[in-house]
Amino acid sequence: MNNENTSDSPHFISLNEAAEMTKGTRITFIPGVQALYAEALKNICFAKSIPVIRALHPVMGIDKDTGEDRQARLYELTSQTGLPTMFHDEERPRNVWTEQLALAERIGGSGSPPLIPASFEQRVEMFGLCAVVLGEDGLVWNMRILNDGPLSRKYGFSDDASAAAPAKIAEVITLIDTCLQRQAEQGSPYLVGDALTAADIYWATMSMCVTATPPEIMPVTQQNKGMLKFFAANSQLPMIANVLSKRIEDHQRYILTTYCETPAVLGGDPL
Ligand SMILES: N[C@@H](CCC(=O)N[C@@H](CS)C(=O)NCC(=O)O)C(=O)O
Repeated sequence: MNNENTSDSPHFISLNEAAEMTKGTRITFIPGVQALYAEALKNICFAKSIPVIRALHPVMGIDKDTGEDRQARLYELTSQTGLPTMFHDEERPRNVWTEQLALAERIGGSGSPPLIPASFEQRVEMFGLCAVVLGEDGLVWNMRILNDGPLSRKYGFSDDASAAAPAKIAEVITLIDTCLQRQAEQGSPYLVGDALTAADIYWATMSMCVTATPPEIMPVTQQNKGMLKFFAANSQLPMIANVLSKRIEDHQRYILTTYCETPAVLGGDPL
C-alpha cells in the first residue's frame, strides 16, 4: 500500500496536476470530508491494493476573487462536476461508480480479491444491490433530498420528493437486511455468495449516511462534523430507526474494519 493512502495527513495535489499526470491512479476528494461516493471508491481501491494519489475536488460555487465557477476546469476535463472523478494513467476520466469499479477491478493488485463475481447470476445480485444504494432514486439519492439545500436541489429536491424519501430509504435498508439474514442462514457473512464483493464495500460505506458511526471508524474533523451530525440524526428518523438492525450494524462494522482502512484517513483538520 502506498504511503499516500495510509498517512494520517495525506497529501492532496491540485486537479490540474492530477489531470496532467500520465501515470498512477488519481482520485478527487474534499479534505476532511467523507463524501460517500469518494469514500466508497477509496475503500474499493484499498481492498484492491491500488495506490491512490489524492487530488483536490473543487467545491460548488463561485470563486469570490475571480468571479468564476470553481468547477469550470473540472467540467472542462470531465464534462460533469460530481465527486469523485478518477484518472488512471492516460485513460479518460471515470465519473460513475460502475465505470470506476470496472477500472479498479482491472488495475487491482495481484492477489487482491475480485470484487465483481465471476458468475453472471451473482453479478445480477451484486449490481442490483449496488444500484438501489448508489443509483438514481436509491438510498443515497433519497438521503441527499431529506433537507433542502444547493446539493439536494441538484438532485430534484421538492417537498413531495423529500417527504417520500424516508420510506424509500427504509425500503432499501430492509431489502439489505433481508439479504443479510438469508445469507447468514447459508453461513455467509457477505451480501452475495460466499465471498466479499463490491456490494459489501459500497453498502458498508454508503450506509454510514443512516448510522451514527464511531470515530474509530470515521474520525471527526472540522470539515465533517456537521455531516456526521446529519448522518446520526438520519438514524433517528422513526421510519429509518425502525428498520436498522444489529445485523446491519454488525455487517457494516465487519466490512469496514476488515477490508477497508479504519479509522478512515480523510485529511482536513482533526477536532
Ligand atoms: N457521479 C457519481 C455520483 C457522485 C455524486 O453524486 N456526487 C455528488 C456528491 S454526493 C456530487 O458531487 N454532486 C454534485 C455534482 O454532480 O455537481 C456516480 O453516479 O457514480
